Amino acid sequence: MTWYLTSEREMWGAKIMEAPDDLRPWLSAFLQQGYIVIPKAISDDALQEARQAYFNFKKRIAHFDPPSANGRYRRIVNLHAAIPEMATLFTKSTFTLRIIDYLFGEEASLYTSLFYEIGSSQGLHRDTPYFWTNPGYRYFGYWVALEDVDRSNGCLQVVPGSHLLKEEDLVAIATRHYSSLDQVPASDPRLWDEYQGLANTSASLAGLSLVDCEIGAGDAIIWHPHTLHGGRVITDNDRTRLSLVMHVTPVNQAVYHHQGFFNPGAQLASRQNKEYFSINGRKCASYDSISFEHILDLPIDHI
Ligand SMILES: O=C(O)CCC(=O)C(=O)O
Repeated sequence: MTWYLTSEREMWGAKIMEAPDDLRPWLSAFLQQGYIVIPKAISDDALQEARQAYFNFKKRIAHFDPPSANGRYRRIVNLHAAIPEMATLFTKSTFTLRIIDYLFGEEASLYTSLFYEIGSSQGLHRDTPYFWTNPGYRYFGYWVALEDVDRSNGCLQVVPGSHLLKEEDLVAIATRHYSSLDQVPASDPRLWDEYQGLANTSASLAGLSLVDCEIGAGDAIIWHPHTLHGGRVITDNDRTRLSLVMHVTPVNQAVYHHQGFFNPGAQLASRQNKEYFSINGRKCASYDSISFEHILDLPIDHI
């Protein structure tokens, strides 16, 4: 049951009351704001091991000459599948995972990840056009700072309250470009841009404004699938912003891209058998390769 959506709002109070005492204030804040920051979610030891494993990995892959900004990698897709210390970060905060499990009403798993050595400088957006599920919105963003982040190294930004906004007219967006919704492909930058533009306009018209998430190493953020978020533009290019974004879904949740999101009537399987590896009793999706900026793919057995 996807009870954390605005359309199910009358259920929120009861679900919060039923929750374990220690989760209640966090669930309440999450439902009001569309995100929460969990201070010191990850221990210093686990962070140190992940950072060390990352720098060792960098040495091993340097000869592949991946696309970089002055030798720093902005966006590495699914690094958790190549570096166990990175996947371990998903499993380490049992408190955070209890919150996510409670929201889903079932066990959360790590679906995909993005590792950032420097900030993303990415505009405000929602991820749902690439993380669509049946029923919808069964995905959360789980973001971990591996070092202190603030405005100058491009912290995460969120728009509190944007998760409460009505969904945009997805059919109108799609039919501007496709005569049949069944023709919508997995990805189309025109649909993405139009959707994000409309979502940003709706947030401005609602008087919502963004918040810079200046947080410390080991702090974690969870955002609601309908929350607008992005990366602040970096102002100090000498600084890194070591951070891991995890996209979390229930175990074996089937995930669709634009072809599901922009086609509300599509018949979509809800579940799909996936390959996982387990760390600390938690499931993390397996992949054969990682990708630098979606430009260079490296098979994991070559690393
Ligand atoms: O970490 C960031 O700067 C932004 C990450 C993000 O927007 C995402 O993963 O969707």
